[in-house]
Amino acid sequence: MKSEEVDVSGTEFDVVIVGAGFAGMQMLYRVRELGLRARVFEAGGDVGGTWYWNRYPGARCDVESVEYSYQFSPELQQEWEWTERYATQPEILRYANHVADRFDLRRHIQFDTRVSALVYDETSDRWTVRAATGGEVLARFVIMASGCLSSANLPGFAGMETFAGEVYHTGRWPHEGVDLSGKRVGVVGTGSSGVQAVPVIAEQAGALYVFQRTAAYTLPAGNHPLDPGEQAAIKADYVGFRAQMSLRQSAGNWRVPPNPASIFDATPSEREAEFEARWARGGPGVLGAYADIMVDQEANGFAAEFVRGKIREIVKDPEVAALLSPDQIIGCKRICLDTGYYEAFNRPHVHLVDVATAPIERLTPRGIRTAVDEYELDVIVFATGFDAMTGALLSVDIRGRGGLSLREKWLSGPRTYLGLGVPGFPNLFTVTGPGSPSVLTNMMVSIHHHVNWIGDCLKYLQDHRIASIEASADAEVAWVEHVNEVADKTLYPSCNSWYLGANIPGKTRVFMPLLGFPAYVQRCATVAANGYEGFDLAGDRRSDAGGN
Ligand code: N01
Repeated sequence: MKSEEVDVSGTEFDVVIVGAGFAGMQMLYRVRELGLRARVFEAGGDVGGTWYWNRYPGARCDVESVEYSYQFSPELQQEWEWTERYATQPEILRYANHVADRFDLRRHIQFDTRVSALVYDETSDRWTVRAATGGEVLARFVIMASGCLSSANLPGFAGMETFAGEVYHTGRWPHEGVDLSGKRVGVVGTGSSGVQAVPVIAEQAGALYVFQRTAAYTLPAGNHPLDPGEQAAIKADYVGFRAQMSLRQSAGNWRVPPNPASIFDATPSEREAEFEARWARGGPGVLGAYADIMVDQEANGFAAEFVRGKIREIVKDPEVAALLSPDQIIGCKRICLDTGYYEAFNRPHVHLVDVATAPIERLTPRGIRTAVDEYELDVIVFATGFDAMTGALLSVDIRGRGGLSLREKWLSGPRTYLGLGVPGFPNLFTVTGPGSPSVLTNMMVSIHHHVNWIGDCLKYLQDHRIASIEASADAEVAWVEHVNEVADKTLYPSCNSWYLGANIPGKTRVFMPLLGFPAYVQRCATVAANGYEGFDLAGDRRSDAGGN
């Protein structure tokens, strides 16, 4: 490890990384390997990103733990033992802390420091990085590792301040925990966070009201303790396992591989058997039961109806079952995985409130008032999601060439080249940015890919005495077109998902991530092999270059 040799003091760095979640930590490790002087700024009090903030009851990953882990260190990969098929938030946070300790990362990270502004100076070819709390440093390169689902979306209901009880957002859960025992709890939102939280809160609360605007499709996670033999088998060829997974469109889901066949070539009984088998295995496999589910509405309808049938089987009250049954395209909004979500509604103290037909009008001192009723509550939990993909990036006032504001440039939706660079913003990289597969994949794999691509790029710049790299305007135009073309061939843009920014009032609807991990990896490799085509490279600053 080279960290002993690196000076971490000072106010000028080769690289500033924003965020110390899984992306920021791996990026730090990589740039340190290159001998670059780096500083990470992290708004939270410790490492972990998503897993530092999202401590709500029931929080766990919906990607299997053997996949949702780092692959940059073979030793780490071998020594860490996961205990469950899907790791809980505390276990993942322990893992993040272990990585920070094992690779001595913390001394390069400044915690409790939210970056508020990034300003590029053309004369010096430097970024000024400003903290919300005051203070600034200079950097040649800035790498945004600020997360895709990290900017919490708290709805602006009237009367928020008047509610006399406690209010929480799942993505900002108090570290000391919240005692919900015996209380009247309202959960607003039924996406992945709400679906995970509801069954666990139901165990504690005296009464639970779930305020549902759109019914979610959720599949059983099928969580269980990890069989040591199974984990050992994967570890015996972890490299091969990772390579196999990276050939999948979503870069994962090892236990439930996608079926390349068309649903229209299957008989009704074959179809049922395929769906049943995948439901029983747990995980998102129902969506991958046939190749046309996400591209053909009729095919999608078979999968959707299968899940609705399961809801009718599980939920005893037919009216509640009907209300819990979604009617949109399955998989269009991100599929949820649950442990006992539908079952929770069979409990007498769990109530489903339809806020699609009778919307929430306001919070009152006593609770939530909808168009038809008032619900008296002690605690309100907002599981209302995030300003996805662009929220964290645009929470920073980023000014590029000529004072160009990223917020203004992206008013009509994010525009990038490869989801890695933006014209007008030299030497600024975005890890898993809009226009890359990111949230449509196992994030750990996408992070690994981007960190290595950016690391290789920085090395190339060093080796070729290049001071500056900037995505070209033409490359951006062609890339945005490509991302839209790919999405338009599918059913993904057909609903009000956060992939489109449709969950945030006023946000322009643009399908932000790119479908298809393997083709994207190929494209990035070609770009690099061709001397970073589509990027403008400039300047000879070898004398300034930091490190060795
Ligand atoms: O957020 P969401 P999330 N009035 O946006 C409702 C990842 N994640 O935090 O659909 C009433 O999905 C909203 O209703 P509607 C994962 O990628 C992963 O649950 O807009 N309701 C919806 O029901 C996931 O997809 C894990 O009509 C309002 C809910 O709030 C992503 O994070 C766990 C409302 C928001 O659902 C986001 O999931 C958790 C309003 N004004 C999260 N505003 C795992 O790994 C919003 N809603 C398991």
